[in-house]
Formats: sequence, structure tokens, C-alpha cells
Amino acid sequence: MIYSASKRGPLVGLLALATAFASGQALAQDKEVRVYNWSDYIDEEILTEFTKETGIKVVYDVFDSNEILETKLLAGGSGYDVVVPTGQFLARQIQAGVFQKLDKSKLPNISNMWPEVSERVAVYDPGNEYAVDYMWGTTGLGYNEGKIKERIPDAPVESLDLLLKPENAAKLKDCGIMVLDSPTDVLPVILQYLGLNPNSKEQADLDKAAAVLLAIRPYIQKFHSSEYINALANGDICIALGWSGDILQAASRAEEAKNGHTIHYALPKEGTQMWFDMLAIPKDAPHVEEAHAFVNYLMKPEVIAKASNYISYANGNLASQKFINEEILKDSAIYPDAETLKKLFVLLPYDPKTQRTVTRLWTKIVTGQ
Ligand code: N2P
Repeated sequence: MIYSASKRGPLVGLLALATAFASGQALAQDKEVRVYNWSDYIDEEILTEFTKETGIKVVYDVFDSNEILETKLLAGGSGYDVVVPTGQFLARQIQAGVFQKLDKSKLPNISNMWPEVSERVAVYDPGNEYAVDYMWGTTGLGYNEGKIKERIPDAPVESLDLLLKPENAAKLKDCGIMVLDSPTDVLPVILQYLGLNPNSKEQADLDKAAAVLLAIRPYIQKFHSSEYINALANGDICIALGWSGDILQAASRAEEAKNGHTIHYALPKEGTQMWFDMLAIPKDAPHVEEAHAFVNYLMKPEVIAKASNYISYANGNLASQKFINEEILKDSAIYPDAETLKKLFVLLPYDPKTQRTVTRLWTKIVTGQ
């Protein structure tokens, strides 16, 4: 999903430029914005409509891990104008000085944002100076109803026991298990499952969470943070610990394909993490003006509603709710009701020492050694 202007040869490029000058459209045609967002996280029509409306071309690249994004941002010179880190990563990246403050005079649509969400994300970005929310969601289980029932007739689908109890995971090995390749999503959720503080920095607690995963490690086919969407939809795996909207996208892909697979998302009854993905502009962004135009466009109620309707994630824009499909707005797995909200915790950034512990544990888990 890359819309790149750089695929043309130099001669063609030159000709295009000459034509553009001749027709007096050089400025409009030269304008571009480079966006780096999560995979499966937008309706691509939004990008073409943005270009149609503003004349700004969108170069759109995707990632599926905060760690990958962070490496690029900390190295500097990523070339991106708009990026989408998750809250706890945003917080430490702000500290590290990788972002510029948003120029709110260029973001009139900010008035559409949802005060409750803006307050919550202020934990990461005090005063909401550097970022606005794009989407938010939860981490939970996606499963194939038929395949799970066949193997575990009384499957506890509302509980993380379904995956985390070795006797269950052993029965699901043959139909396929995937887990997010994301320590900050997985370990806190397991801490919560164990009745421990999901934000614990204690080595002993983190070791306990890791032990739960190591016990089911032999049954896990793969750690990956985007492949599970199609794998679930096609019936190649029967369970994934993944992100809410991604699993709901898998459910609709299976339904559209009429392939006999019914996929569900279950928000664990033990509680789970609620995370916020944030739009921010790197300090060294080459197209600051266009970056603001893009962020402002995404805060248009109809536009961001179109994204939510397509990807099944809740957004941080209150005014958009009247444009959101009823079945999405009313689904408490997407827009949690008060009861569900009580079960959700938010993650705070790790200090460098805890981060090192977590990275070490994660390598051990993923390599299975
Ligand atoms: C999009 C997943 C984004 C959620 N595929 C990660 N915070």
C-alpha cells in the first residue's frame, strides 16, 4: 500500500514537471505528505479523496510494530510527516524530542475531538500538545467458532484461559495459534490475567507473565502482528491474541468470502488493555504544512467515521459518531459501555531498565529458548 511519486524515471519526471509548470499547477502537484501508519488501518479512499480535495499527494507506508516505528524515529531523518505511535510509546518519544508541537491554528477540526479521549491521552501527552488520537482499541482473543468447539466443546471463550491454559493450547495447536509480536501488548494483559498489576515493573512479576507464555510456547505457531487477520479469516489458524478491530476485520473477510468460517472477538473477562494510537508530526518532517492539512482532514467527522466503519476501531472524535454505522457504535467490543470500560486498563511507558527486562524476556519467549 504505497503511493509513491518516485516510481517514474528521471526523464518522465522532468517532463511531468515541465508540463506542470506550463499549466501553472507546479505548486499543487509538488505538494506531498508522507504518512507512516499501521497496516490495515484506513479506508484507502480517504487518501485519494484527500488528494482530490487538497492537491496534496499521499505517500503511504505501513508498519505493524511500535518498536519498528520507534527505531526509525529515534534514528532521525525518517522522511515521514505523520506517524502513529501508541500512547505509551508516544510519551517517551516526546521526552526524547522526536516530535514537534502541533500548530493548533492549522487544526480547526480539533474542536470535533472527544474530550474524554483527549483527557485520557493527556497521560501520555500532557496538554495534548503533540498529538491527537487516531483510533483506540483493545487487545483480546479472536477465534474460529467451529474449530474451537470441535476441539474444546465447552470452550471458555470469554476467558484468556482458552489460550493461556496449556491443556487448552495443546488442543488448539493443530488448528493454529498466533500471538501478537508485541511485548507491550501481551505481557501486561497476562499480568492482569494473573491478578497482578499490569503496569508492574517488578522482575518477579514479569517473570511470572513470561512463564505463562513459555508454558504454551510449544503450541504457538507464530508471533506476528498482522498476518493473523487473513490467517483467521481463511481458517489457517483457529485462535489469535490480537487487536480488536483487526479480528473484527478478519470476521468480515470470512463472512464476505462465505468460506464457512465464523470468527469472533472476545474481550477477556479478566480485563484487558485499552490503547490509543496517536497522530504526531516528527520534528524533522519535510512537509510540515501538509502534515497539518492531513491531520486536520482526518479530524473531519465524516472522514474519520469512514475510517472507523472500514476498520472496526473506535476513534477519538466525538462529532464523528453520528456518521458511524450503528452496529459499530453499539458494539461494546468497539465502543465499550460503562461496564466494559471498568475492565480496561491503560499502559504507562516503561523506564529504560524495565524496557530492557521486557525486551530480554520477549526474545526468550519468541525464540522459545
Ligand atoms: C492495526 C492495528 C493497530 C493497533 N492493524 C495497534 N495499536
